[in-house]
Amino acid sequence: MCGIIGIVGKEQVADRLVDGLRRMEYRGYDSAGVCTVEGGQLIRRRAEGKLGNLVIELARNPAQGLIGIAHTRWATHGAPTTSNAHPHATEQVALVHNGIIENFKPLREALTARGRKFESETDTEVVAHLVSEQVEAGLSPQDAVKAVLPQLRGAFALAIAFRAHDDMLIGARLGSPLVVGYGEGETYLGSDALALAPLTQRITYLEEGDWVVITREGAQIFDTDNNEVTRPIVASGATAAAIEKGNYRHFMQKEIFEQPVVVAQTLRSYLRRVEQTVALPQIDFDLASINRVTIVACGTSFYAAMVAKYWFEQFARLPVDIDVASEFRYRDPVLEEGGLSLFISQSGETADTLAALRHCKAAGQTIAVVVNVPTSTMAREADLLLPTHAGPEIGVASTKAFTCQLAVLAALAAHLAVKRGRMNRAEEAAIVEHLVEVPAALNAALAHDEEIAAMAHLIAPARDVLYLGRGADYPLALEGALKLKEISYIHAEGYASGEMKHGPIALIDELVPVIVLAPSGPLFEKTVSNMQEVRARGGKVVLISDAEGIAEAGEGCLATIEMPKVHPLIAPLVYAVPVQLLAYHVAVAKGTDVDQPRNLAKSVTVE
Ligand code: HGA
Repeated sequence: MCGIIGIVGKEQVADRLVDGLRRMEYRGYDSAGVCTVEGGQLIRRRAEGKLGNLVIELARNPAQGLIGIAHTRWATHGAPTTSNAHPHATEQVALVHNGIIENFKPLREALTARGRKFESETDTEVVAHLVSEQVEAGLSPQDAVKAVLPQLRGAFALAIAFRAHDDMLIGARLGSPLVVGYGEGETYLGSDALALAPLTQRITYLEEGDWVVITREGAQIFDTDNNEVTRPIVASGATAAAIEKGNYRHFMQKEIFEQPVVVAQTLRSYLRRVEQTVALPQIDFDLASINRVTIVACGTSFYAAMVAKYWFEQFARLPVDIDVASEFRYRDPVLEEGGLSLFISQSGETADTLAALRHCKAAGQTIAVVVNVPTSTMAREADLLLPTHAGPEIGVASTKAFTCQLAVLAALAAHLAVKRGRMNRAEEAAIVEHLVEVPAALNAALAHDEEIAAMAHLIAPARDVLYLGRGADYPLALEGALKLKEISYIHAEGYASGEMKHGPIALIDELVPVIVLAPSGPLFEKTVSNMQEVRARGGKVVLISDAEGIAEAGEGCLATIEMPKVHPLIAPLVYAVPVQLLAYHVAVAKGTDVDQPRNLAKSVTVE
């Protein structure tokens, strides 16, 4: 959320700043802005809405300069208007911010009382005024920033430009990510390595509380106590190639179709095919000694956690608690000694999940993370890093990251089971075989794309949709409902199918389509009974099942979607595909912005 970039360059920067924003647009698209420094002037250009509007504004009013900062916004404080767009500026200072300044109100009141005039409703603008006050009082930019940072509560990644200094920028981070990039006679700041990928592969990840002065010669980094520190320079590995949609209409569609390949890629690093065993990265603690697992995540990653709970309990007989990250810390959870805390996040930067991770670390838990960005903050703070290999996920609605998370979690469940003596060699080999089948099963599920596209018009006019599932397919019902809400704006709810009769069945009528996820198997008959309860009340059912399930219960349904017959372990991965495709095609039928749905953004770096 909110992407920031800064360049101290030897050539013009405006176009390169915009290119950096383009690579971060998935983080927010409420507004965008740049500010360059030239001839003792701050040259600021901002535009409401998508980045294209800023490009038009810059074509009309170019911003010259060899140094500048830029921002793409996901609004937290203040409407998505031009006046709330970053950079926020005074006569002396301009800055961009990712995060929330939680104490902005008292700061703003105090600044107003001192005669400062505000032009936006944002929390961010107070920082511009605070730094400006110090500069106007005669402090150097470094001393000004040093004086202001301790006054800020909340989370921030900042890039600050100074009217009178066309050779340096200052960056700072607390809670939100910020990297420094090193070029040839140029230095950069960015929210992530991907933003800087065309400029440099040489990156320093700033640590919590760090602030940095960048010049053409390099970077000087200071910690929270203002001691100069050295942080390692690493190769970012982020690809400089433009992130393209290829032949697909949307990133989401491309990412749905990438799943067989990226899940195979992910599984390859967790399975030993020849030995038929599950292999985890080397760790220096004994997984057999783990007595309890706490899994914390948000959104789609939380539904992956729900599936994992079924697997960890079933295979490893390990007690598992799962929690939504934004709630976790506030209920003061009981964390027993010897526990493993597992965090799941596509970006590895999700603010709520990161705060929960730090809470557990402080409580002495062993920390494991399943993340798609191996250089992310969570990856760096974990004892056990379990990367997914989904590649960059650009569509705001998560798809391939989810199935890759499930692949890793299934392997982890089997590994824990083996370590705890709950799974013998033959059972482990059988699990490996089932997992190896996943990519082919995903391909078979994707083969129903056209059929799902054709039936999407049955769902598109609905105002409400229900999704039902049982066992490990219940989280998939929740995920299906979330996908539909996110990109088609249709109200949808997921329910454990047995829960219907305890309330939501009151909603059923002929206008509420009910999507039932029911692979044939041990839970099939019970789910079908719940489906009949819906049908008996005039409900219109879309049954997603395999050939056997459809033969048994498909008659009289509004539509059926046939999945390959798979082992129950891998059903959640396979059944993710039809719910993703259904949401996608309904959104396309409704003409919504699939890749950049309203009010949302990716990489949620605010709490
Ligand atoms: N609070 C600032 C920045 C928002 C942000 O970082 N979102 O992820 C604003 O509302 O502009």
